[in-house]
Amino acid sequence: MENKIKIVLATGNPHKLEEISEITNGSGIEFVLPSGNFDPIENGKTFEDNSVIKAKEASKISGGIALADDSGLCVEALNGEPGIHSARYDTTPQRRIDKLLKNLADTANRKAKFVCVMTLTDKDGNILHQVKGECHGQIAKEQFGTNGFGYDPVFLVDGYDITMAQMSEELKNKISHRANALSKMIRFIKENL
Ligand code: ITT
Repeated sequence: MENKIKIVLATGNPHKLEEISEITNGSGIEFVLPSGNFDPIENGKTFEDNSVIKAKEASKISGGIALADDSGLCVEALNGEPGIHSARYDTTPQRRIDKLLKNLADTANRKAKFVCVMTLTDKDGNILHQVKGECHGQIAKEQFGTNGFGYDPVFLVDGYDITMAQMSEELKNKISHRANALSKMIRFIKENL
């Protein structure tokens, strides 16, 4: 029987574990959440910085290989905001969406992208690899759909007429920023671990 590679997913967001496990299903890699209290201080200035902070912290508390996903929504007309502040833009997911739509109001330029930076660290917290994935689209004028999480209901993916929250899990997990970053990371893991 094939030995599974076990990796600690450096997150407190269960949606990320769900999507990452789904995308890597059958790859021989098993992701588990950090045991104990995982609450790193994300005080970096970039997705890259925060991704490293989270991976190192998960390696430190688990003593194993860790993968972090730092992600967010960057809106062109808002100078890249909410960006690294996406999870803390307001107090609840619905309030974050409402704030985004209010801040954009009738702005014609609704271009946006989801970004995901993944960092892999070894058991001692040394960086093994870092990758970035993006997914480009537009911010809708109002929200549609209930699948996914976060800003999915207002993110219209380029090439599709629907928001990410109207997509099946299967489709989102083929075209998302997370899927894009993960396919590069899986290649590295398979060749190097
Ligand atoms: P961890 O730091 O514990 O991993 P988090 O949710 O706080 O969980 P981030 O700091 O990386 O993670 O912030 C990511 C935020 O960006 C997330 O909470 C959503 O608001 C948004 N986001 C990221 N990926 C998304 C996706 O696939 N769909 C919708 N929103 C997403």
